[in-house]
Amino acid sequence: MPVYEATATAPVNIACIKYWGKRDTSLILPTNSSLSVTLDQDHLRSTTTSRADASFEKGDRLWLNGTEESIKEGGRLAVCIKELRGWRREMEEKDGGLPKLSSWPLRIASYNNFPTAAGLASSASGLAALVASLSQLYELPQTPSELSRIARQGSGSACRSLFGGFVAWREGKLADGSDSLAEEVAPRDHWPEMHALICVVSDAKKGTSSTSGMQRTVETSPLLQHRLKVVPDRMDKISKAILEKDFDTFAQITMADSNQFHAVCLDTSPPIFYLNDVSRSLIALIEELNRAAMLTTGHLVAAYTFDAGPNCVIYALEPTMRLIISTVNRFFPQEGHFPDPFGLFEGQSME
Ligand code: 2P0
Repeated sequence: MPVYEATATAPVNIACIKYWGKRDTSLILPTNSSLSVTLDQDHLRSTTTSRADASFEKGDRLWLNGTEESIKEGGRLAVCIKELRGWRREMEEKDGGLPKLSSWPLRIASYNNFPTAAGLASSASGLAALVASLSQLYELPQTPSELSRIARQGSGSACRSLFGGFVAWREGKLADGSDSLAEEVAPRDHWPEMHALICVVSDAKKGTSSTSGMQRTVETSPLLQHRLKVVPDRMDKISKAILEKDFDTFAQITMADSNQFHAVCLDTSPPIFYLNDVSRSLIALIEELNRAAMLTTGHLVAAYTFDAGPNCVIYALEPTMRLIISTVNRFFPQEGHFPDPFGLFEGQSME
C-alpha cells in the first residue's frame, strides 16, 4: 500500500511594516497592508508532516511539539484543512483515477525549533508549514499566493511565510477576502547583504496575545486611524527602497513603523506594553550608533524592529553586522552561548 504523507517547512518572517488590526475577524482581513522579510536560517522554522490514511480512526488530529492540540470545529485550523481538502475533492471529482485522499482522516505533526509564542512569530511559520504540507500531500496546483489566502485564515502573518525574501501582504478591498493575499516584492537573492540579528530579550510567553491585543486596538485606539492613513505611503516607499537596495530608507521606515505600532499599543485601552527596559535600551543603542554613523558616513548602519513582545530584531548589511554584534555583546554581555557567525569572539570567554 502506498503511504500518503508530506513534510514541509516554513520559516519565521519579521515585519518591517506591521500588521495590527482586522477589519474582518473571521476571514482575517487586515486593516492595513504589511511587509516582511522571511528569515532563511535553519534555526527559526516550523516543520510539519501530514499523513492521510483510510485506516485512521475518524476525525483529524494534530500534535504541536509532541503535544496533541484539539482541532476546534469551525476554528482557524479546521478552516484551513477544510479549504485545502475542498480543493483536493474538486481534483478527485474531475479525475476519477486519483486516490480519494480528501475523504481520509489526517494526522498532522508540527515542530518549532524555537520558543513558541515568545513574540517570534511561531504562528506564522506554523500555519504556513501546515498549509504547505497539506498542499504537497494533496498535490494541489495552486500558486503560493493562492495558498496564502488559506494560510491567512489560519493566522494573518502566516500568509507572508509562504514566500522567501521580501514579502507584501496586500490588505485587499473585497469583502470575501479573495484579494487579501501575499506576494513577493523581491526574492532573497536580490539583496543577500541584508542580515537580521535576533536579540532574545525574553523567551517567556507574552502577556497579551496578538489576536486579542489587535482587536482591542481596533476598538479603542484613535491613533490607529492616523496609522491607517500613513501605511500606504510607507508600503510604496519601503518596496521601492528594497528594489533599489536603499538601506537608509529601508531602515528609517522600519524603525518608524515599529515605533508607531508600539505607540498604537500604548494608545489602546487598557494599554498594551510589549517593550521592556532592555528593549528600550537596545533602541537607544541603535539610535546612537546610527547618529554616529550619520555624522561620519552620512548613512545609517542598522534598523531595529519589535513585534508583540520585548525581543529585538536588528536589520543591518553585512559586513556592518559585525560591528552591530560586537557592540550589542559589549553593552549586553551574554552568559554562555552567544552566536558568533563571523568568528569575532574566537578565543574569548563568553561567560
Ligand atoms: C506582524 N504581528 O505584522 C505583526 C507585528 C505582531 C506584531 O502579525 O490574529 O499572530 O493570528 O492574525 O498573525 C501577529 O499577528 O495574528 C502579527 P492573527 P498574528 O508580524
